[in-house]
Amino acid sequence: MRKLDTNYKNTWCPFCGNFGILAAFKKAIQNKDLNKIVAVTGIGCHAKLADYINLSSFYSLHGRAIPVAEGVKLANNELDVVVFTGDGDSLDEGISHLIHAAKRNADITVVLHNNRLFALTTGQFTAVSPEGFKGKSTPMGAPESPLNLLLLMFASNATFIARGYSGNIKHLEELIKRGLAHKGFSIIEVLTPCVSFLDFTAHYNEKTYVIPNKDLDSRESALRKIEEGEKIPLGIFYEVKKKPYFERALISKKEETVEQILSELI
Ligand SMILES: Cc1ncc(C[n+]2csc(CCOP(=O)(O)OP(=O)(O)O)c2C)c(N)n1
Ligand code: SF4
Repeated sequence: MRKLDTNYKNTWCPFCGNFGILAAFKKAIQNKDLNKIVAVTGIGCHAKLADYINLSSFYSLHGRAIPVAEGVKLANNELDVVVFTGDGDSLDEGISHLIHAAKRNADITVVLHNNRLFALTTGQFTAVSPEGFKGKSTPMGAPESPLNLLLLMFASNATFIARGYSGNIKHLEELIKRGLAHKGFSIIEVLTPCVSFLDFTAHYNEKTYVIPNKDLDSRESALRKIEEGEKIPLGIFYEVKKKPYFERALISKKEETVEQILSELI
């Protein structure tokens, strides 16, 4: 694990859920060929993960981590490309990228740090903030109800859909391993409390529970799990096999040069 450490000073707040995500990711990849893993981040508290792990990484623009990751994968499809993004990053600023990456089955793993607000900018509401949430941009309480991220991914034809919790590191480690092993697009929503602006730690500790890995290719079963309301299920909700985008995209044919590809197109 030590070889994955860096010398950066960690500036996450004590007890922030991001620590759990970093720990789970380090454990998930510790026995892999680290030269073949690239981490791409958005901008926000979640994105500092790139500073805290000794891997090839790319700090992208706010909301643009996913297209950058897709580009990395197309340029070298032997790499495992993992996106670390926030709910503000990929459900507000860059939501269309998330939908299209799922739809085209881009071969990337998206770890979405869902703390249900824009944290680095001190607590504005996002598409997944709870209704009534009082933050910097909604002092009277958010008047909108939250988006169901996993339902959106299901409707976008994502081929691997999972949810973890930063407070259950062992389970999250397994989810990340499975997401990395999946050929094609994998989305792992991680419930991660922002202890400074919207602390859901006690709620998640009480409500989350791990579901068994079964009926993973059943759309009916996936929908049931995704729409469950009372308790909060964690685990893999859906997984099916489908050819990943880079195998279908013209540019992935290694024998062709850019000039050859362009001459075929023109
Ligand atoms: C295009 C653009 N818009 C807004 C900002 C300002 N900004 C920086 S971080 C951030 C919040 C990030 O929130 P989220 O993606 O949810 O990540 P978190 O901080 O919660 O981990 C915002 C709005 C920016 N840097 N770039
Ligand atoms: S502001 Fe919230 S998300 Fe950011 S480091 Fe602090 S606890 Fe974590």
